Amino acid sequence: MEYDTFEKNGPALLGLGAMGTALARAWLAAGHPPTVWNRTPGRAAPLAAEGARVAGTAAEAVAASDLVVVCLLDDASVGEVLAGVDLTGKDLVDLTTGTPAQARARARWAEERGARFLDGGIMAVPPMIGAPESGGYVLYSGSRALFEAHRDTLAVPAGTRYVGEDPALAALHDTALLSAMTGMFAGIAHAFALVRDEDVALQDFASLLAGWLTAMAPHVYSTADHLESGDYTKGVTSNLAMMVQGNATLLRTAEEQKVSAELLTPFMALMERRLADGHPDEDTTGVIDLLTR
Ligand code: FVH
Repeated sequence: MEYDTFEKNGPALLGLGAMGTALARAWLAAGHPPTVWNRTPGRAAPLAAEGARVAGTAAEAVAASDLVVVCLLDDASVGEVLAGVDLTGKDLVDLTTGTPAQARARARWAEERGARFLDGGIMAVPPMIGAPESGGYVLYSGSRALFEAHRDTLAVPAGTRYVGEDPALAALHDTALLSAMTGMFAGIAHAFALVRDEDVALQDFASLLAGWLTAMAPHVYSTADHLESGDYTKGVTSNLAMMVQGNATLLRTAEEQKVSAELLTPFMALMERRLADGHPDEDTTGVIDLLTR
């Protein structure tokens, strides 16, 4: 089968939630109108007015293009929507957020139905779609041949990062990045809880906090270096012994400010355990060993 590098008529797109609608508009703006389908048909009406073709069923949408993109709530809804739909010869791109194991299983499922499969993890929120300056991108893993065949079409909504043939890799990267973000949000919540009832200009504080988090971000490179070299003391400037001591001050401040420390204490407990295991000269890389071994 010949695969175009750019679908002249746009892909088939199943799912018109906030993200699916943003994807559809990006392809419309690029002059490649998608054929769209959504469980609740009313969500397709504005897109039809903008030039999208609307399919009456999921099967009808899938039949309209070699490239089929699904962006649904979860993996279960992908299974429901595509149940009984003929995927023979199709290129299925799943932009639905899921786990690595779900991506592997969905890849097998698609291949059993005669389709090539690419999983995607969207590192963007809907307003960042179709806005290259926003820095949003989509992580892809699975069939490299599929990715290469459609890379121009896939690059329309957001930047593309292909991370490997194993279909699980996009979801693994996606969920790892989101997990790190969750920890950062926890720290931000605690910081604002400390200051919000004081004589502190919150916008000024936000500016300090953004600068501080940005300054600390390169810590990720020394963590990677420690894990690769196996030497967790390499280049350490703020050691665990000092940090654990400092944690007592953070906890006491929380108490003084009448703020619960429940977001901080699980991580602090792991730092204490690593110190007690005899690693005063490391930084926090050793906590990773406690989580995984
Ligand atoms: N929106 C965001 O900020 C994030 C950014 C990162 C990536 N996520 C993931 O993208 C997937 C879709 O998210 P969404 O924002 O479009 O989600 P909703 O607006 O809630 O739309 C959900 C669509 O899924 C359809 N749907 C749900 N269940 C079923 C089902 N059982 N059968 C058929 N369709 C189903 C729903 O249809 P309807 O309710 O309009 O009929 C919407 O089209 C998601 O994985 C995010 O994690 C977005």
